[in-house]
Amino acid sequence: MEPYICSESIHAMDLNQRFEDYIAADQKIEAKDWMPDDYRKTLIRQISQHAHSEIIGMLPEGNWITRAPSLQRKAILLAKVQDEAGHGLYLYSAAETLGAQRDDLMDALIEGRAKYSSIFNYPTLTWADMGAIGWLVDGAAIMNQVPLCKCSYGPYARAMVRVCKEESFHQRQGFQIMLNLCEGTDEQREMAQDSLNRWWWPSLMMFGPNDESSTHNEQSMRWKIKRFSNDELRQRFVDMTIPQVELLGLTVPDKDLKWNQSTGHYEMGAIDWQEFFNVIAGNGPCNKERIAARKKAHRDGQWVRQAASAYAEKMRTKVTPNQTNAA
Ligand code: BYC
Repeated sequence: MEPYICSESIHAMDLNQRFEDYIAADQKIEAKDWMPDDYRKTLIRQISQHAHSEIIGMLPEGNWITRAPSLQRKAILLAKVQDEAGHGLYLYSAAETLGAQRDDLMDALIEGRAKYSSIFNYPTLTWADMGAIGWLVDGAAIMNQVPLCKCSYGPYARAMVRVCKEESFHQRQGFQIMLNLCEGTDEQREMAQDSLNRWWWPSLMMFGPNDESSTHNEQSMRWKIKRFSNDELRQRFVDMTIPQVELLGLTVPDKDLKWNQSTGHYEMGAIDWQEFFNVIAGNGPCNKERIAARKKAHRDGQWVRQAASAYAEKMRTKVTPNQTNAA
């Protein structure tokens, strides 16, 4: 295929056709390539929401670092939460390749204008929640993010490769916490079941609204930003997770869940979409607390940003010995 060149001599319609042909041929669009404005906007929206989710997602688990039941668990949880910070940083950088300014993205988050994943607006009440988050939330994230490694925008796709490797470790450590609890005392098993009861439905909501209510699905699938629809990924997640629930000896809080022999899939009960839309509108159990924590961190970190900028400016204007000699 011809290299994807951006030349001003090419007519706008030809540019658009070339872009569509590139996407159809499964080629990657890179930061400096021509792209339709809406493709750029859609990517900035999705990538920045994803970055915000990683950063806000540090809070529910960060809440348990000082209360982890052993030194080993503390070290693992600390590493996991640090990984999420790293994911946020790769993703903000990927959004910057599209012309977004990080300060604007951060302002949108702390002023409550930007979305982040609904799941992080639920509280972490017990240690078992560290297991359920790793197992279910990171499990759902992997299901959603592995296809993003093949997304049409190169910098996003490449960032996702490393993110997915780390998420895979997160998912396993979460499942191991659940397994240990389920092999423990009655009280520990009850704690694991209670946690599954509280995280099951919010985890299914992470995949986004049903396909018929999804505003961006069709276009994002056509541009190969999304490779599978919200409902397809949700179904894959349920099919993958139910055998794991059985292995743990737990049950999901869905009395309508049943195996359909003819389709080879589990059928799930109705999701409470009212709850989902309420949470993403800012009215979930912890939305206000999460934004307040993020605002405080931003305020407390101001001196670090100022010091880094002052240092960068000093380096920029510093006269080196060679420059002095040349003068
Ligand atoms: N929560 O048209 P739709 C992690 C919004 S973090 C909130 O289907 P789209 C982790 C959606 O934005 C992993 N909002 O949208 C971190 C849209 O609103 P706007 C986070 C949601 O984009 C720390 C409207 O609903 N993963 O793993 O085609 C610790 C209509 O939806 C949600 C990502 O961000 C939601 N759950 O599809 C542990 C993955 N769902 O923008 C773990 C990247 C939908 O029009 N993102 N909305 O105002 C995606 O794959 C897609 O953006 C989604 C939604 C599948 C999430």
